[in-house]
Amino acid sequence: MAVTNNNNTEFIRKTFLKLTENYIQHGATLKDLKSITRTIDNMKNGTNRSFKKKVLLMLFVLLLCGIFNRYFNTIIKMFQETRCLLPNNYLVWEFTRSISNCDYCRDVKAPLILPNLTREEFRPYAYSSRPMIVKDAIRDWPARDAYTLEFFRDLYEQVEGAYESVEEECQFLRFKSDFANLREVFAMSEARALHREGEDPWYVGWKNCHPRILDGMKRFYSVPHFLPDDAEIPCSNYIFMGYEEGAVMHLDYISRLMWQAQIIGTKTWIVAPTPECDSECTSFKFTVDAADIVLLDTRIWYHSTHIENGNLSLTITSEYG
Ligand SMILES: O=C(O)CCC(=O)C(=O)O
Ligand SMILES: [Fe+2]
Repeated sequence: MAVTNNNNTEFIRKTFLKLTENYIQHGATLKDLKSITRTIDNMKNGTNRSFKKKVLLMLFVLLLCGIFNRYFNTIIKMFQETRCLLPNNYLVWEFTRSISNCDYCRDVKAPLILPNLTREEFRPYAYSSRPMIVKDAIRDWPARDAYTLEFFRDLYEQVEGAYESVEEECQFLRFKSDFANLREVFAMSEARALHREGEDPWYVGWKNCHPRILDGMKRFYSVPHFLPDDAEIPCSNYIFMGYEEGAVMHLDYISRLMWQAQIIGTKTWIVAPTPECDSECTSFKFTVDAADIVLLDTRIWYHSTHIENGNLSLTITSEYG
């Protein structure tokens, strides 16, 4: 029995490693994989992990650090690489996530398309891992006119400590862009912001968690009206905006289901099952139009995004569960 378990673990380990290698061979770097993945809020304190698990994880991370830092001269230097000691390592997430039984993806070949619906009508679909699009769900949101790069720049400039909140408690995702932080995003030239010919494309995401930033945003959007009223919904949110290439294929290490409202433009998603379900399930592609909401379990559906035709996409994302 123990031998079988060991064999299974070894098989799974190799499968995840192979998948990660594939992404890397297709142009993704480890930095990319780490920089496109959303994390859970309490990851730094690891409040939901047992002590034993933490110790095992640390040992495992140290092992990985050993591998990735093999070019460093001394073991001491390895300990100085604190980023690697934090469990925000894509490979660690891959190794530690639980294995799915494929029920969630069997026979799923497209998102379920729902018309704009009431909470009551949505009840049978709530908490499902099935990818879903609710059409025209944010038709009336003022955010569709209000949210622009300038809106967020003005908001962040007005609120003391706002930039620091992104650096320290929230998250900044640069994807393939060359921006180190949100301040740099807001400082880009107008020509680049508008994606004028000859300018480098850009695509970024960031988490808003400063109470005054959230206050400044909330007049313009609301939690999707159809979500169950007993659902747990964090008050923080993410903005994803930019042009062309979005996120490369990844899973998110978050604790709930994801909803994303398409405020400006359209976005193409590719979703793929976890590798253990490759033989039973398929990947597929879909487009989310302006005013739609997409619902996806980004913990078990691999996902990547792309913005077609040189248009701008701006979305707001949060979780429910
Ligand atoms: O919107 C995107 O481009 C990526 C979003 C994503 O990866 C997520 O919400 O988990
Ligand atoms: Fe994601």
